Amino acid sequence: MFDWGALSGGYCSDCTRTVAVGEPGSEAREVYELVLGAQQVGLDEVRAGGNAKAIDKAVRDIIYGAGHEGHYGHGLGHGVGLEIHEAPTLSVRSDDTLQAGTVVTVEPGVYIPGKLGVRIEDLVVVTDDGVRILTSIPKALRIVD
Ligand SMILES: [Mn+2]
Repeated sequence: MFDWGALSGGYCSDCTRTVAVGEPGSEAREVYELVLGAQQVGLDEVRAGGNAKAIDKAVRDIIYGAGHEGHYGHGLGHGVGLEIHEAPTLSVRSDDTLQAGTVVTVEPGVYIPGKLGVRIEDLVVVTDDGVRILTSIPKALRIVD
């Protein structure tokens, strides 16, 4: 799992990709596809006026519904700007409403202790009708030797 970013003109970026080292096996492949699908739902749900808690829940329900309650112990995302973690927060405890022009992450994950972890994170600009995705790195599962 690679979670990294850059600083440009005082502004931060944030991105996570997960690769498999060697053949991942069926369980890891399933978890990867689960997280990828859940992340897409998160991207589909984010828009100006969106309720951050409800967006987190839409994604969380998919992951928990697949039997991974207890394997996703962080929020869906956070604002990124002059600081790497800033408002708004997309989480179960958030009272935030998303505003157009805000830059946030969408980064669900599943972590099975002692076995595997997958997180996929994109950085997006909230727009009136959805998002503009700033992260261009492909998300299909990549297997390295
Ligand atoms: Mn992040």
